[in-house]
Amino acid sequence: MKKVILGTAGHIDHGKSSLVKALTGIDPDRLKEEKERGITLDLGFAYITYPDLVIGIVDVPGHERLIKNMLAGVGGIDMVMLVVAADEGVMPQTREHLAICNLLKIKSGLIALNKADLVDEETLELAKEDVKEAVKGTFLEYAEIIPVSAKSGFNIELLKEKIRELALKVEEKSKGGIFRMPIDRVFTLKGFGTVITGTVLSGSIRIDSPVVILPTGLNSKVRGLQSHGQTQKEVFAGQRVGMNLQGISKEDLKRGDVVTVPNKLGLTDYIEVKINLLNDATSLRHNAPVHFYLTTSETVGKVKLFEKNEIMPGETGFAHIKLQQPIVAMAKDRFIIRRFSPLETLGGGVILDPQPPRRKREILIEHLHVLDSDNLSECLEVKIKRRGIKGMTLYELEGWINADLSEIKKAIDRLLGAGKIVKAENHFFHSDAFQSFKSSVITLLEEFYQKNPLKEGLPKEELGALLAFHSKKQSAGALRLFDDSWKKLLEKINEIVVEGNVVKLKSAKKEEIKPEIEKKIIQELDKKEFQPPFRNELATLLNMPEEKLGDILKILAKQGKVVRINDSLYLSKNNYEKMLELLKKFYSQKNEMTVSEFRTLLNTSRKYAIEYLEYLDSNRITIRVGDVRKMVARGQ
Ligand SMILES: Nc1nc2c(ncn2[C@@H]2O[C@H](COP(=O)(O)OP(=O)(O)OP(=O)(O)O)[C@@H](O)[C@H]2O)c(=O)[nH]1
Ligand SMILES: [Mg+2]
Repeated sequence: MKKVILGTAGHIDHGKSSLVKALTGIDPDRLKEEKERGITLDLGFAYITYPDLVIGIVDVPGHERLIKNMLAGVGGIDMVMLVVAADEGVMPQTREHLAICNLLKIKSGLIALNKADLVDEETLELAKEDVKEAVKGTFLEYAEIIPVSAKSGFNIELLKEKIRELALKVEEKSKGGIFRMPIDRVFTLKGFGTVITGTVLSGSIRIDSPVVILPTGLNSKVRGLQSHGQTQKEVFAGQRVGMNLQGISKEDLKRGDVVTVPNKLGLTDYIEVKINLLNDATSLRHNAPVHFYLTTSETVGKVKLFEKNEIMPGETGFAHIKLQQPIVAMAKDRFIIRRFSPLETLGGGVILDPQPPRRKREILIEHLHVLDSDNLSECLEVKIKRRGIKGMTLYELEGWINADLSEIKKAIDRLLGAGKIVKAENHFFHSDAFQSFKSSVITLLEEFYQKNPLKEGLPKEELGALLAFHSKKQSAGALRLFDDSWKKLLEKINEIVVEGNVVKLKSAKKEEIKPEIEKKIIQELDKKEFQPPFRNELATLLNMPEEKLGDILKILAKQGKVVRINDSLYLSKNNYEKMLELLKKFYSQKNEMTVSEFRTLLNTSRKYAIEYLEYLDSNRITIRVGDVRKMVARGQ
């Protein structure tokens, strides 16, 4: 069954509540004070059920000082019934409510020209003309104007039928989105405990489901559900709902809080928006404080305009708003702003990005225009692009934009298919970010191999440090390394391989040691037996940079062609074996050996002898006991 929410709108005393009662039999003025004073103070609720349709009704107060309450109600409605008293015609709050609905992009509505019983034909016609003039250029420009009387019942059945026709045409809220219900009332009910009411903006929820209240973060469980006076097992977007919450007291909840499922939606106090100023508002300056209204919540914010210092009446502008209190906001949510003082409705707008980049240079006007468009794929593409190589998961995207999850998935598939984004593990990255990452990685690796031609590759952490340094030099900042997600992207680069922790460039031709150089090194090391040239001397002899020689010696040592005594001293394999033979022979005759005896044995200098002994000790071939060395027994 289709579920639609209708809201009333219009000037005080024009008969909004009376019409709701005439249509539904339910008096929306539920407070004692409302009944006594004959005016609506806070939101009232009712419903109409048709065989194929349920319409939840939110009745708002018309008093100019109660706009705040009106705003809490209007945030969740799909269509509006603008009520104008035929004897008074269009009045200030007729215009203000109309303007607010227009800014919130309410999809459709109709106009009830009430109190027809009080006027003659001619006055009724005049009132009609007055209304037509007022709705020009708004979403109600072509809406039906139906003369009615809540008092006499004139045309009430017709009105009811017209509401049905319109409701059947209106686009339903997204049942496939994340469950989100802003609270508009909190009370306790004997025998039940804490009950909240609200309009479900998206998704659905079942009894016994875990929920979280934001911004407080309190966890709870759905103990009971009601909609339009009936107990429900599950409720959906587009329904007015009463929810009984487990283990939470009334004091912990308030209007403006949002009930949602755990871990899906986040909080933000810094949003990127497009603001629309009303024609008859005063201008809005950079840094101006405003009252900010989103669904049932209200907070104060400071407007940071882009590109200009002031938005003029009737104009639009992009801005950031820094909010005093965190809110639950998604891209595409619509809001209203009012002047801080004196209180006056300034305009409203749409949230483009609830988690925008903070650096000015990362904000491109063309991106803002895309985020303002209705093209879901392009909006997601821009958002993913803005995340650079931090990337974004599907889970995060679902919580970012107010859209059906299946639509988001389809849009992502389209972007993947078109090569606009790439997927690595569960993260999506924009292909521009990927390309620039890829070319940085390749450049850095090429530079690395140039300096270290004999090395296998670069450890990931070192690559990360180089990338961070490299991206600082680039003004685009596309390569900011927020966390480890960039590592996921490495595997998407065909030109490289990651082996364990080492990143290698496939095309890097690892330099082979030239045979004649190898031969020469071994010859030089061999020549003077146990007094071979030290590394620096050898480098001079071979006319080769010492560092490069160092790399070659390490490789030759790994291949077993030379033996590394320490970083600056190598022995040829031949001579090393000769040394071991000599030692064996020595120890077959004696138990202990002094440094001097060793020096004589090898026919070398004391300097060399000590370096060899240190090597032999640390390799547990010999063991030092006081001033002498013993041979380590090898299990014989
Ligand atoms: N004669 C006549 N009186 C009406 C009609 N509809 C409402 N009234 C009277 O107008 C007064 C205001 O009606 P409400 O329904 O409270 O008006 P409202 O628009 O809800 O007012 P607020 O909620 O305070 O903005 C009441 O005294 C109603 O009895 C009508 O069709 N004809
Ligand atoms: Mg009322």
